[in-house]
Amino acid sequence: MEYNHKSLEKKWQKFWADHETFKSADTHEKPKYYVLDMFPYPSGAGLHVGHPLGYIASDIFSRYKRLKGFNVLHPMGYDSFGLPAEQYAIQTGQHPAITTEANINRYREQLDNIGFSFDWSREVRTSEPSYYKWSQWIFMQLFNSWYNNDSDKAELIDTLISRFEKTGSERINAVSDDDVLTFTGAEWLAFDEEKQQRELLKYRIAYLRESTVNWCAALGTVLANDEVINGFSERGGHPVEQKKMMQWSMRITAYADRMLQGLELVDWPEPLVEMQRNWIGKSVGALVKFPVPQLETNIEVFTTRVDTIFGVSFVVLAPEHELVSKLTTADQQAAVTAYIDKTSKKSELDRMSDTKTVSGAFTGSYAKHPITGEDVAIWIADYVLASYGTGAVMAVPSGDQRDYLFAKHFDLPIIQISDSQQIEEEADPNKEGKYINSDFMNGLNYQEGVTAVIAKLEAIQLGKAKINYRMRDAIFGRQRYWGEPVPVYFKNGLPYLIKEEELPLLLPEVDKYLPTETGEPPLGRAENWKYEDQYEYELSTMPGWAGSSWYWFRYMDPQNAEAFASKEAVDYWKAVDLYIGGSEHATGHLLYSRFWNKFLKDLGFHNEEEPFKKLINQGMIQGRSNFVYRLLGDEGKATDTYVSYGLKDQYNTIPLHVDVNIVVNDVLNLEKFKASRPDYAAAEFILEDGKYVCGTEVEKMSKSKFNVVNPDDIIEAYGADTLRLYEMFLGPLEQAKPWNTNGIEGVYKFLKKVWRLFHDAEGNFNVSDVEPTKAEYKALHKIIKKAEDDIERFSFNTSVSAFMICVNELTDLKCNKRAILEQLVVVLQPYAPHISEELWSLLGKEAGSISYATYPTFIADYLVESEFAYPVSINGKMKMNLLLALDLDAKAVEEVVLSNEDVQRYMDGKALKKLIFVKGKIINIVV
Ligand code: ANZ
Repeated sequence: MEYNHKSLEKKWQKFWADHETFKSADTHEKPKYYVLDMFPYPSGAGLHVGHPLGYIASDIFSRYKRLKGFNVLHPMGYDSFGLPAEQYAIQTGQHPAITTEANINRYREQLDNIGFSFDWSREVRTSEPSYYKWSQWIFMQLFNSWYNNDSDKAELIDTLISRFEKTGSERINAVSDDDVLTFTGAEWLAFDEEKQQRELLKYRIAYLRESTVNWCAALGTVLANDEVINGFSERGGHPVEQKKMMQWSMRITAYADRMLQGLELVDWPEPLVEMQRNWIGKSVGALVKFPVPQLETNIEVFTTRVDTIFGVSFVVLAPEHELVSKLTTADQQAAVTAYIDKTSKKSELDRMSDTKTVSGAFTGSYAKHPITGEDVAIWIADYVLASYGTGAVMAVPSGDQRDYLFAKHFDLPIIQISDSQQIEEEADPNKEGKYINSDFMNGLNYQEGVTAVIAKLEAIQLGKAKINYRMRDAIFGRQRYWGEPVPVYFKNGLPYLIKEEELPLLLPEVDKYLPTETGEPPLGRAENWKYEDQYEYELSTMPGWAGSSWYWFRYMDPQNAEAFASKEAVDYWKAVDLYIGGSEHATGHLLYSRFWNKFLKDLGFHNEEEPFKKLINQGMIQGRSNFVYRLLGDEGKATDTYVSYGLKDQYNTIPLHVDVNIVVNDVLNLEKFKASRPDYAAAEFILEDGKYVCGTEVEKMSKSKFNVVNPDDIIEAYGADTLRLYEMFLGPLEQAKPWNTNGIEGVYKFLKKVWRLFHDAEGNFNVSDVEPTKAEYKALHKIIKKAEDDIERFSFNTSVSAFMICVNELTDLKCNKRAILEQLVVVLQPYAPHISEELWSLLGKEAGSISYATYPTFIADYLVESEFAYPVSINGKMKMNLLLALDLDAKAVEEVVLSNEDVQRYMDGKALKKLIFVKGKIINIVV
């Protein structure tokens, strides 16, 4: 029988499904290993060959771990709430649930074709009520909790209430809004229900507040910072503006420090860790107050260089700062108003990235320097952001580049503060040198300076050390339909949770998936949708990240109706051991998941500080586009003639993308081209060497570039095993690389060669029970070791080439020995599971069991060389090779060499003067 991938692969896929081969046990005497893929959003376009790259790698690893004796959890599911289905619904009226279901089915079919070892009995879909019930439940826990800085964890809100009742707000060290009230226990008890609830909202981890949001009018929703790229929505590229709205938010900032510390506990790629650090953006500095006596208030600034305080020559407020209107004097009013108007048109990002243009306006007022008491002018400028720190800075032109440019431009004083500073050309905030012009700091170095200033500011109560984070609380509400309803209703304008036993709060039906006429989110259209028939439900839904921020727990115990996962399940599976997914989730998903994980740990639902121990970002597979060159005739008009790549420079042509699926090895299939579009039917060609050669370019894989390759087509032609091996063969997993089918034949031939090792020339299965030779054992044990070492390093591409070398060696040795081949298929199985199962069963092994076979033990002895072919020279001239055992000593070697007939002939009867012998290298005879 020939290698027939089609029948063989279908057969084993059916077998695995029928036997639930990859169902993992809930608990087991075997050690556990949890391999997770970032689950896909099932889009309408289906999978292209880039998508499965990470899944193939994780599948190889999962299969390998099973061979190594682990109880492996390797699940798959769908992140199935989201914008595309909703937008499609808006266009077509089709319910997003229907589109989603159809897309999921298509994904499933494509995934099944690749022969993944997923435990499908654990599948999750975030848009299913049985799943989002628990997303809602987690939201309720967040609403019902506050963050206690003293215990450094989240606690139930009841503990806060009972402290309020006993001792009021005194000594509460919580993460909260800024405007919390001060009250005694008695006062708390005297507050009415509404006032109590309003106050508690300032502490809840899930809370409502008016915030400036990224509003995308085209999408009709608020977006998170990581969903906005350069002022445009990540999806669709629509403009995004700043707008104030009442919004559900999550106090993720409470976890900022633990999120930083947790990065020490995980094995993640360094660039990713760095991105998380930057996103969290911890800055160690100080808060300093600049008194404004005329208003009986202070301007508070955040600075990371409190040591430069004697260099302050003015302060700058963000144009949105609340004190601006009060500080602006009558004669400066016009200038200030005009400036504010001008900045309101700029996005925060533009403001941050423009470091060249200097602009601003003087308010006309002065503040007092906290230490010298001198007057410092108060300016507004858009380089100061309202949302960072306190929205105000102390400007040190001799220390900060922007302050320097500002001072130069508006002719403000520049005070040198250190003897090592260069301030002629540009500010240089170096920390070398000693302070000058600075009262009690003169002569101190940097560290001493910081300590001295902070001590001074604390003494006069005008400042203190402060840690600031760049990370903001996360906006949680979306004005969308296709998401989880928030389990909240409103009474007297205040939010209340529905009862736990009322979960899930089902997504109601609406007539259209658009905002209402009055601008309410789509849920405002639901008829008769009121809590207890009278109270308004929250009309926004949860963001895309809600469902994906805890899904790895659900796989542990997917059918549980009593809990998001049972205690036994989370205790057994613990954290994800290996997580593979794209680097586009470096900040969003991985921050939110870590946050919810820590929160659920704080409430005692599990014990893992970090959810994903090891993480790998697979590189993107880019498309490899093909081009044809259309001849332009008179006046640049397009003709029906197409010029081959090598000749195009002799003509006037324009390049056009051509569907890569009608091109083989960059040669265009002319008939298919003509048939592909009506306007190509009359195409004529100018060929080179009788062929039409296409141009190529590496670009993003996308429909519009006609370079999308569907894995189904590859599988149809070559089989899933070839696809799997080939995707790995393309290059290191983490690297971006273009999809290039040119080498796929080689991989396919390799599998045919594997097949032939087990079959004779007539195609009959034929293995021998004869004891293998040393060379055969050596070839086998080389691959046992190499494949294991590679896989442990996640270096899958190098294994594929090693397999090829091994099979070539065995082919050359004409090896069909059972003892060799049996082990070879086990090693190959993670990569090419279908052919391996088939050969395993031909070997007479129990069907299907190769997934649970044992990875062969490497025996080093087989690799040890016991003989060496010594080059033998006579008087420096190399004459011959002599095969000798490597353990012979010099004396024994001399004996053997001198008694060798050939050596005697070369010595030509002359007497031996000297024999030079270097073990494992050379023999030199001097006569
Ligand atoms: C005085 C100073 C002197 C500063 C000096 C820097 C150098 P990071 O590391 O980003 O936290 N700053 C504070 N709040 C700001 C805001 N809302 N918009 C724009 N800039 C702001 O940097 C903190 C530094 O950025 C602060 O320290 C402040 O300028 C500025 F030689 O204060 B510095």
